[in-house]
Amino acid sequence: MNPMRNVSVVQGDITTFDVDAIVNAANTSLRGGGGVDGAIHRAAGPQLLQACERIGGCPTGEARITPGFGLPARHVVHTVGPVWGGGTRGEADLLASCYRTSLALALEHGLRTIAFPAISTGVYRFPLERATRIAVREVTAFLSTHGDAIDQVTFVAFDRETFETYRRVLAEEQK
Ligand code: AR6
Repeated sequence: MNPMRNVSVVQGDITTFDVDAIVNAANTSLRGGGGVDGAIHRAAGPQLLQACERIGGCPTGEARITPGFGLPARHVVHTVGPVWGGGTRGEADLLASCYRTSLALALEHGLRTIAFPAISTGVYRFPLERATRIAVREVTAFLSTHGDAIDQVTFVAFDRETFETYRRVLAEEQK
């Protein structure tokens, strides 16, 4: 099966997506923050923070799952991307691991539609083009082995530059 068939990019606000799971670009405390994390907590309501506090935290490169509470999405997969430190601290592997572990968690919970923000490319300053290539590579690799269990992976770009970068990298991948 062609794994690209199930992958798309749209520009928008991930908190509005009606999917089985949206992914949150969280921090290791799982106590909320700014950026997409703040937006998800605001839209989900205070129960999300309580659920995250019960989990207690998450190491960089791993993922944890909670219900979506007030969100249209049924679940939130919280993953912790690496802070960019120049590229010599395993950042690329850790970011790849975020995508892999998030998808593995979705699979384990029988979730078929999942939306990702551009993890680590905001406050954590991971270079956008490199991060996009990692995201696209990991998602397509996962779908090439588990494509029958996942119907749709959507990359949600908040801004135009992110949207155009994903569109270009996805188009290159489809060649
Ligand atoms: N929908 C989709 N994407 C969004 C939204 C939204 N509503 N809001 C922002 N983005 P960032 P990081 C984009 O900084 O770099 C938090 O404080 C944003 O434009 O949210 O992984 C956490 O608690 C960018 O393209 O996440 C951590 O401490 C992308 O989401 C830290 O930030 C990621 O930007 C994580 O930093």
